[in-house]
Amino acid sequence: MSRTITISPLTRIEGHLAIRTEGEPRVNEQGKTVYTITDAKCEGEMYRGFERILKGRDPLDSHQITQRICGVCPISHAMASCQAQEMAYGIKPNKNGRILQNLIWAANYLQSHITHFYALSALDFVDVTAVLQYRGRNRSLLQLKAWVEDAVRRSERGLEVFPAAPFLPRYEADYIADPQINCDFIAHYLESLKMRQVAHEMAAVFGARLPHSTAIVPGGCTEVPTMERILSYKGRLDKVGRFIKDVYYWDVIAAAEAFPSYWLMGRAPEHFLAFGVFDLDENGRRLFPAGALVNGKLEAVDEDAITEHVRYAWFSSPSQQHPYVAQTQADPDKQGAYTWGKAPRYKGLPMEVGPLARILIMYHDPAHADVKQEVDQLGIRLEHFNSVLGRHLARAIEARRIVDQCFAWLDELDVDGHPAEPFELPRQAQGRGLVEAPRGALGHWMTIENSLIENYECVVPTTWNCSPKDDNGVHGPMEQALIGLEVSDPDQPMELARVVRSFDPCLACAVH
Ligand code: NFE
Repeated sequence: MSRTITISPLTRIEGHLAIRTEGEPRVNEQGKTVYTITDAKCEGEMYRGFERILKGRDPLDSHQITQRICGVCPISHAMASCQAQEMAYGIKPNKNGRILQNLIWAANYLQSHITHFYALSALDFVDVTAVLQYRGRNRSLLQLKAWVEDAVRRSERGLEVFPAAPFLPRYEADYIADPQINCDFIAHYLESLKMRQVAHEMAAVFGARLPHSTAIVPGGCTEVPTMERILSYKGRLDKVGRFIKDVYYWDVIAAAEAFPSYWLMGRAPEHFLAFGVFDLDENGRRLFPAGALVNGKLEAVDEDAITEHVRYAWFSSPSQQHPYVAQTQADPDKQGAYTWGKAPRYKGLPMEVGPLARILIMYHDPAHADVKQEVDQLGIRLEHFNSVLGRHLARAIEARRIVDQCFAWLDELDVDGHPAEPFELPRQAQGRGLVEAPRGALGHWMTIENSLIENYECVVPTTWNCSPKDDNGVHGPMEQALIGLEVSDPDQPMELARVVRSFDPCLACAVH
């Protein structure tokens, strides 16, 4: 008989997500009962309502308010809002403004990717109890060892184990077996916490404060790029860049080598979307370009083809609206609905967004032949990239590129030059900002009437990836990636957790 396999809440992600699936049993070749997932629901469990908070406010508040959607990707929300405002005000950042915005944003990306791999995902692969066998002198590892010893003792006595969260308790699963590889990973985990701090400091050099920057403004940045600030950023970029190139990238490869079956697990539909990010000049050329990859065919993004379906979401506002006109009317008692996330669709299709989408779009773009070359040199078959490991590797590939580009931007800055363009607030205007957050395509659409926000709609990366079924009953990308998966222990469904975390979901953003 089929059984419901649920993870609620799913930990080590941002926000509140429940995964509810149906598993069909079968006896495998080893005589063990395993479960094949036949249905899946991603349930965003929290209502927030930022779009309603924004109505009637000063448009200049929007990049401050929308940054509060999230503490992990606030700069992406600031930038989507600023680009929407820049369009509405008819301005563009000058060269310094563009580069300073990019430098703050890039630091926030690096922080996000490091956090995702180590703090959120690594414990799906690494056996943290291997630290019990550690015999070296690294003080942090010895401290962690004492912590885990205490947790194991408490667990053996049937006591509460939370003192060792987020390490224990955990699903007992097929972790990496080699104690040395595990201890190396754990040491890097601890180092990553420091690197996350340094990346935040980097962003704050020009961003004034983090996580919610006060320096990013429409038209640029309020901080002048003095030589002192440039050197301060560069010193930190050196450290974070070394960690990304010498540690993070190779740890992702090590995890991939230890879990080759995950090249074949977590495949989502073959539709990918990116809005592009990091302007390289005043003509709109971007480090990571925009594109839509539909059934393997790359096309330019058609903005008019974006709609949001709400049949299975707790909203009574009209369905299949374009974001310029979409409304957010909460209806917590709606029959048949199961999430606070809407279902964005492109040409009616569910689209995966994020690092995998960005890398695959560049792979198919002859103007980015170097990406194809790097992927091909890694010896990974293209069809395997749409997988748990492909998502992790895509993040590491792009992180290295961002580090190199940050050094180039620092050299391009006009030292002590003006960092922003002036503007006047119009009485009536519309604007939209289409950017990439670390987790994927992010759009903010704003309508201004009487110099106040008349309507504001955010369509956010995790809203795409974690979307519920649309009005036609078609599952969202993450739901589709779960369907067909084989779970070996329904009480400890590690396979589900690994697939979901590979998307790096942020439900705080998704439900906004
Ligand atoms: Ni809260 Fe975010 C990113 C955005 S994800 S982390 O990246 O936008 O939906």
